[in-house]
Amino acid sequence: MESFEQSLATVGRQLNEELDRLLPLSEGPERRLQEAMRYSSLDGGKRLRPFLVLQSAQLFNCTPSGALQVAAAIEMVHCYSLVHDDLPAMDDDDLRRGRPTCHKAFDEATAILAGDALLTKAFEILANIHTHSDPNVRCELISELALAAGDRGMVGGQMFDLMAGDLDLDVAAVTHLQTLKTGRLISFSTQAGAILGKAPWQQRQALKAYAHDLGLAFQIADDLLDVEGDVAAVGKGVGKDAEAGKGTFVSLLGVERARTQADMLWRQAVQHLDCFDERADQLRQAAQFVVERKA
Ligand code: GRG
Repeated sequence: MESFEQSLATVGRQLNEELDRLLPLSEGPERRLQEAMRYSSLDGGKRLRPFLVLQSAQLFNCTPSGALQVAAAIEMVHCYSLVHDDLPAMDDDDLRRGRPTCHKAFDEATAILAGDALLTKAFEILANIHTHSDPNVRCELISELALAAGDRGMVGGQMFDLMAGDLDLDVAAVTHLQTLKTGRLISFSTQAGAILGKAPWQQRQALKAYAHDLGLAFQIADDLLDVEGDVAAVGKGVGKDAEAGKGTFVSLLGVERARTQADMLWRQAVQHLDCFDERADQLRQAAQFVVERKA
């Protein structure tokens, strides 16, 4: 079996080729927009969400080409969120994935449009017949992604986050915020494989429970990196949460308790996969990876 690191690198290569195919350049005035879309999505990031899609899809013997399209669609939504999050009106960041943010490399208006177009493109891909031959499956993917990314998911979480500086959040509130902001898209990434494979209810629930704990563990690790990480390794600004006076798992629990909590969560995430055989081993390893990562 490939090691987890090899597997993640393979997904990275496959996804890059897929994004390159799905985001061609044309010759009109829209070319600059397309360049900004490619700049923001090709060659970078850990590709954790695509990895989760492909690994959950192979549990149910899904067609790899369809799963790869779904993986690319989810990564496009993730990249759009990063481009918009980096804008001056939001986090105002200069660095993302070790490179200038989209609005620095292009300009603000182009970055807004590139984010919009990546989001729209994701739904175009899910609706495409090559994603799955069954239109009910395509509809469910579209509907679930809309729920995960919209006002009751990622965008709602971002709104909550923007207001968080003025609110005195406790651990339960921070958990809710992060479940919306990052958890829902991570959860959809594992559900997507189950939807593509028309998985039985019990296995869908197991993947949901896994993704819930994985998402929280991921976020605690992100908070720890914001406190302890190194800009060069992380590839984005650090110390931003403390600067903004935001309640995070680390500010509320302290470094040691946050680390213990993350450790408990990844182990719990692995237990939720007990109904799967060794084909879920890479997902099991991913749970540990999200906590031990350095970027
Ligand atoms: C602007 C609509 C909108 C939403 C923004 C996801 C998000 C919501 C903002 C990103 C800001 C941030 C640092 C969130 C913390 C967790 C997170 C999503 C980190 C980035 O994800 P990774 O670590 O990034 O998977 P890579 O670059 O590896 O893909």
